[in-house]
Amino acid sequence: MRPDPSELLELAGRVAREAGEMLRAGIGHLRIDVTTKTSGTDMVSEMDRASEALIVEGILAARPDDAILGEETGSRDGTSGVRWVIDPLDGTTNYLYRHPIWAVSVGVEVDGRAEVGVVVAAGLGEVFTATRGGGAWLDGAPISVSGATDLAGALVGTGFGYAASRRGRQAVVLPHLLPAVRDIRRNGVASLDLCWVACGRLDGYFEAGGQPWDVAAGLLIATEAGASAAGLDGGPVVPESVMVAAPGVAPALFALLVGAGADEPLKPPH
Ligand code: LIP
Repeated sequence: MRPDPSELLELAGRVAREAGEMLRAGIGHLRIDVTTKTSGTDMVSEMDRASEALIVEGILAARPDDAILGEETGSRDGTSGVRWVIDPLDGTTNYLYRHPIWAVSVGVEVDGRAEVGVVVAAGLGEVFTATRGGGAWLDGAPISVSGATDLAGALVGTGFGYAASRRGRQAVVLPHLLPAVRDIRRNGVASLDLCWVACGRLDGYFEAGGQPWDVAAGLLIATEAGASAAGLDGGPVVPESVMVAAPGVAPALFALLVGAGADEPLKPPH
């Protein structure tokens, strides 16, 4: 039997808010258990792990047959056809530097398709949600993308990877982009960048090299709010290749990014 999206939304919201509250209460405490993962700048702390443990425990208590993909604990199989895609602390670097911009991101897929997205920005006191076909919401109020139509006036978000070599290749786009838009923003939190496109705080966002947990919830929230989405090669959007924008600027922005080789960092180095 297909699960009821409103029940999945309720559960996703509950576990994400609990984890967000735990993280908010813990920010600023001296972090003793900070290690690194894929590179010297890719930090993970006991708070990332504690947040994921809390979320996974809450999900499995209610839905023991579901599958889970979590940034810190990896993949767990299920039999229900439902999969939870979790970033327990998106913006770890911001969090450890005590910036207020970080989030808990929970996406829910049914039979491989995104059906529910929840992004809790507990440091900012905001909750973004969406269900497929049900629109996108901020703290219970409907949201939609900006009405921007002029690329020269567009505010565009982006992000960079943890590997120095990749950052160098990602920077190649900037000389093409910066003269062509209002400005760029590097917030450090993909899930929130996507939500800020959804509510018009950004007119577009792109990033090469993201992970499924960075974008699972935010992509649904952005597209349910009216955003156009594509891969950096102009093909379908996938976690590691994302560009989204308000429809009025999407064609121009997407053409610029494809023309500037924004997908280059995803290709094997020459
Ligand atoms: C972060 C992403 C961000 C990206 C960072 C990092 P994390 O996720 O949200 O978009 O630019 O390099 O990957 O590691 O804080 O969960």
